Amino acid sequence: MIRFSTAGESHGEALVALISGLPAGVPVDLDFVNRELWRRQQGYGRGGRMKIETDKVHVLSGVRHGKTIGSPIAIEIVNRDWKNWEEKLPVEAGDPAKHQAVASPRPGHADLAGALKYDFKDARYVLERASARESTSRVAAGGFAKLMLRELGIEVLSHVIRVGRVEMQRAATWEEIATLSAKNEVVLGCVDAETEERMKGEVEEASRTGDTVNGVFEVVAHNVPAGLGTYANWDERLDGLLAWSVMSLQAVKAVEIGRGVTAAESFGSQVHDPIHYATDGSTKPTRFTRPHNNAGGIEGGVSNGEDLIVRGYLKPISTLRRPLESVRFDTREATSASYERSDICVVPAAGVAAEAMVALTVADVAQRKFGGDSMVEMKRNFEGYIEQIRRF
Ligand code: EPS
Repeated sequence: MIRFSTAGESHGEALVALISGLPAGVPVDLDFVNRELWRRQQGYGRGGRMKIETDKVHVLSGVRHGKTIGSPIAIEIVNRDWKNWEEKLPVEAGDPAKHQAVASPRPGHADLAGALKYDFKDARYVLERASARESTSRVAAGGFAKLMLRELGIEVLSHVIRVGRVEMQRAATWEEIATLSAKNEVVLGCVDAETEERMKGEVEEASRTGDTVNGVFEVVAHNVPAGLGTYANWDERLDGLLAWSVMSLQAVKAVEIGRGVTAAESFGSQVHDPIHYATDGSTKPTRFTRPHNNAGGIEGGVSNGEDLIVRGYLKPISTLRRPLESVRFDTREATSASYERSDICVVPAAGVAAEAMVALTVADVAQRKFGGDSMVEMKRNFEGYIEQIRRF
């Protein structure tokens, strides 16, 4: 079982993650993990914080001589902004006069619910942990999961299919998504230049009016073999596991597998992917083919050999420069919601964070199926199974 947990405050000293269950012998390419962190920081409409941070992973344990050793991997990502917060957010009592209160909760953020729950008299501590900065730790952890999956030939990437009112009108190919992800400049993460330009217009409008705007990202897991997850038990269904993991990301309010949403308004004949059989001597593990992939690569909670397609629907960021109505925590007077600084649009970055969650989930179900304490053992089991379904 691959498990991970994260800790860290947005303006604390560092963000950390602990990952366990990865087999020994996974080659660890830290430049790759750092590039994932860089990708999460990009996008048109990110705020001032991203100019302060250059997120880099620091490995404390579980990796030696460039490979995992099967022990828990502990990692840290330093917050460069900490130097501006050391006195405002000290570990020890410090000077209460320097405390920077978040005096009025932001509608849509965890501020009010968190303050009520933990009995905080302002929302500072809520913001510190509820912030999407936490997704940095997930992206680093997901980078390790991707390194394991790479050994099995599985890749996970994302792209943006909607920002505000602008939607991509066609499907993207895997090659387009891979080319986009290799670029050293990220605008809004859309494979179609003309659509991306119109998406930029949505962000510019939000920027002009002191508002925020988000949209929909699509994560694609490529080369996933048939047979991951199971219908046998409700809590092992792959669609359920993916929905949970992506839904747990900040600002994600709905998750769709394949064409899940429009399937609900269509006839069965328009939705289900017919089954064909390739007679052309294809070398793929299974020669059962589909003319399209509306199921998003999952039927009955089990991967069917097509690409996994998971979409995340993001609410707009709840910190608005033109704040919404709120109430002061101390006096209960009507006022505007607190504003320090914020992003205007984060869809491409959220897509990268969702890639990490999908990679961790797929790595976990792969580890459950193929087992193995070392990569050699896991690969042997994996290849044996691939041969089995090839001969099916
Ligand atoms: C984020 C860092 C944060 C916010 C954002 C995500 O930095 P700061 O609060 O210092 O500006 O930009 O967090 C939120 C959207 C939020 O509501 O808290 C990051 O690293 O992604």
